[in-house]
Amino acid sequence: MFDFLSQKFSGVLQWLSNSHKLTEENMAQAYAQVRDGLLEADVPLAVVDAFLEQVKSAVTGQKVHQALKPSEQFIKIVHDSLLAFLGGKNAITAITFQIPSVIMVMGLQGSGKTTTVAKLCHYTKEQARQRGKQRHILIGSIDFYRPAAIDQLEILAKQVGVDFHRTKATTPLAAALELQQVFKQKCYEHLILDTAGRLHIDETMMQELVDINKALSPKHKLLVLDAMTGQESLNVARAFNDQIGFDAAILTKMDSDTRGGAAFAFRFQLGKPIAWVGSGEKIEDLENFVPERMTTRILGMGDLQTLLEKATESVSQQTQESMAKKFMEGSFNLKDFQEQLQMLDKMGSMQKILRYLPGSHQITPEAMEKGQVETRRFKAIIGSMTEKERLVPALLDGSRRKRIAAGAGVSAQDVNHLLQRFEECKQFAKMVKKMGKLKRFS
Ligand SMILES: Nc1nc2c(ncn2[C@@H]2O[C@H](COP(=O)(O)OP(=O)(O)OP(=O)(O)O)[C@@H](O)[C@H]2O)c(=O)[nH]1
Ligand SMILES: [Mg+2]
Repeated sequence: MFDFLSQKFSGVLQWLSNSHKLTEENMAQAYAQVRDGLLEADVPLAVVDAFLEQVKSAVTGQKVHQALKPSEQFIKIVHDSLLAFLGGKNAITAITFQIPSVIMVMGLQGSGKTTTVAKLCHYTKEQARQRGKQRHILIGSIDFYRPAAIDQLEILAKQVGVDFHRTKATTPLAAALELQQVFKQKCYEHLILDTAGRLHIDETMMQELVDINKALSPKHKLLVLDAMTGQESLNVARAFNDQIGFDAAILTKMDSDTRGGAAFAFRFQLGKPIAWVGSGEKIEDLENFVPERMTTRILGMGDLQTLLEKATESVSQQTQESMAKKFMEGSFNLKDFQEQLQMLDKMGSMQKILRYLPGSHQITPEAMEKGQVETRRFKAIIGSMTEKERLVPALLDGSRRKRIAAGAGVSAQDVNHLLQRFEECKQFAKMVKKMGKLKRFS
């Protein structure tokens, strides 16, 4: 059941699985490895130690579970304790914005506030759309420190399809009040305020936010935290909480290499929810925070669930089903192969997808790069074929292959390589079909 642990923890597992019992001696070593693993995920030392204390007492109190090997039992305890810290198995963390409401988005410079404002608009509109509703959202910036900040928000507003107001006022408080007035006058459902960030928490910045908070009393206050800043994000969160207060955090840049230690530390020390995580630069890259997923990520397991969701979101169910059917029937042609390549594109870059797969740390960046180049080449080759050739690949004789290679700017060998891969794919389909039949008769 717990054979999906990778890297660090698989080492612990392997080593523990050689012993039949959890002894004091092997446990000490296991703790040390978990400790290293968590520190590597950028969890602060004090948090790691406090966490391990809990794990230790859970291990001591644990009855021997017959179905599990000692190693599995140990990992299960670590996993369950971590999950409990992050909010538990079925925690619902996303916030539903009240109507009407002012939403203030805060955070340090470059943490991703402006991008997140756009993502929140997209998310809120999308949620409403799924229920057959529309949302009228106004966004505005009170960032007068960075010259291009307001323009950046205006561009994003257009992109995501919400209204934007450029204030006449040029000081944060006056601008916030002006935005509030427009919001009320035009009866918008939400006003999302993008605020200025600084490199470090400073008095002026905090005072501005304190004043705006007092004047507008936003219904929702969200803190944007950059997952890559690791431990520092804890100090930021504490300062914002002490002086202004917030309802939940949004952890951005989870698509980076970070293992998510910041999320764990944040929950552990502030006890506040993480409502969403940002997983890319595009406006649709905002996901609900799912404790279970974060647990597997911190422990270094691949996040398959997120990947699967991404796949169903981007590729319609129908396309998937018809593709699967064709595949099983063996009528899979080069046009379908081309569609499959396009599907991969829709699901996001290879690199992004691979990050979610277990054991993907073993795939080198060079190998990924190679895969991407190959996919691009395949697409160009199929693009140079006629429709008939795509539907009846048997037509592809030597001279046609030459013509296609020239059209795609590749060598004839590249074309042969693609056809070989396509053939393998078809053979595989046939095999699957056969196995399916056998199963039915057995
Ligand atoms: N990869 C990735 N990049 C992100 C994410 N969120 C934001 N970014 C990028 O981070 C950079 C900073 O984002 P902004 O939204 O401008 O950050 P900000 O907090 O508004 O910055 P200031 O207004 O300068 O304080 C941009 O290049 C964004 O595209 C995310 O979830 N993943
Ligand atoms: Mg900004």
